[in-house]
Amino acid sequence: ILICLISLFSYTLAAQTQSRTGWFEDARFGMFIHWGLYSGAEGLWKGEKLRYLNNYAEWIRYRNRISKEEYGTLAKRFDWEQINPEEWVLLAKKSGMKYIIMTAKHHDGVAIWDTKIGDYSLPKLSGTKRDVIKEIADACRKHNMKLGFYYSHWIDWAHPYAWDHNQELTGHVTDAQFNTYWQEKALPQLQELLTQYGDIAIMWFDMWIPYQQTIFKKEQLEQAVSLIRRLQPQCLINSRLGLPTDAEYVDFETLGDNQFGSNYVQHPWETPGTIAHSWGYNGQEQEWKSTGQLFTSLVGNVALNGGFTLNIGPRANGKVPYESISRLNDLGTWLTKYGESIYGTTGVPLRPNQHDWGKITVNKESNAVYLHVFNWPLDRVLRVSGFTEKPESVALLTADGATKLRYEQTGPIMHINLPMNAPDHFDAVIRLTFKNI
Ligand code: FUL
Repeated sequence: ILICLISLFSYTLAAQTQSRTGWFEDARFGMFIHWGLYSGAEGLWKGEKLRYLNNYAEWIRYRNRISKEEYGTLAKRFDWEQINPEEWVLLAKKSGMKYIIMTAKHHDGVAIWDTKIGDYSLPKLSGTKRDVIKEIADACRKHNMKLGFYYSHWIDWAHPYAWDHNQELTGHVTDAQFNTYWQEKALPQLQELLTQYGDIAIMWFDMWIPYQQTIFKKEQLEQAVSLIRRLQPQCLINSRLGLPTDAEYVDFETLGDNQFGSNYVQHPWETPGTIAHSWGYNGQEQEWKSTGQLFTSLVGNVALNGGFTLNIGPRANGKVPYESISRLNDLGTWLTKYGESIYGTTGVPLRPNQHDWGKITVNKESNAVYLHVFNWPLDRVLRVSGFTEKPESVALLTADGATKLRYEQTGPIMHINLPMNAPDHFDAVIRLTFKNI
């Protein structure tokens, strides 16, 4: 009986882990929202631009050496009449995104919600009764959107005992002091986030080096994990908690900022990416990615079994920059038509990057292979290699359905005849269906 019980237990564990990440692996595309006190600064402090090379606007307090008190005055710039988190959820929905990760507390240590832990929260500093975290959670429920929280567990510039990785702002911190921060602020705040807002799909932590290179002890990270597992058993935890991806607690891997995959990887993973350079709103922004680039990033990752969490940085009045909206609209319009080639798909493990015209995604359940053609061949013949069997059908997906295409297959090389014009100039999709893949 004991043996039965043990195997039943391990079976349930395995099944649980699998069902926990299943939705995430199907979702493929989500929205990151960086919004906090820093959004009020818009990348400028007393007329001075962000200092240093890594000019992320959400780092302004650190980069420009702003005192805690002065930084707190940014709360006055929030226009509560206009702020409407439901707009963000609707934008995510329209853009074909399946989940949202909202910054609950970024490195500045300022809680966006009305935390009971201290006074340094956006509601307290700006004297509002509004709780944007609650509002976004309600809107997500209403619009059937999964919600996750970004929580900066390691860096917290508002707490004297959190670890300042460059030791520039708060100076040296002892292990015991750090533990005070951890027990008195981080864990209780996590508890608030996990108990006050309904189902939380993801806890997204942010440590970009292994915990051994920081002040963290493994037991401390495990305390966070057991809190999450106890309060929200279905909640996913990302690898930036600081534990290796194969650690039993890590549900999915988060690559570096804007770092895209290069190989097919079996375990669930994602890239957090920006449309601009900065995550938080930066009025001085110089760099906007093209829509084409964003398509390559999304499809490129899915073709390697990964996902893409794309960021918006709304302003202090809640409005999302036009540059972001226009690109998201393009992605959303495309996904409405061709989403079957993204959601629930994966890639081909063997030589996934071999074709110069684009990428390949696969839906194992429907036995469909999708050819994403970014570069429409001038001679109107698409050369595809690597198939040992003949497809049952080859069709070009269009806005109103699918058009059959003629093809020839010699050995593993398939030659597909294309019409003159691609039905989509970002990514034209050809669907091959097989009896079995
Ligand atoms: C980084 C942070 O330092 C950035 O500010 C941003 O939040 C990005 C997603 O992760 O590590």
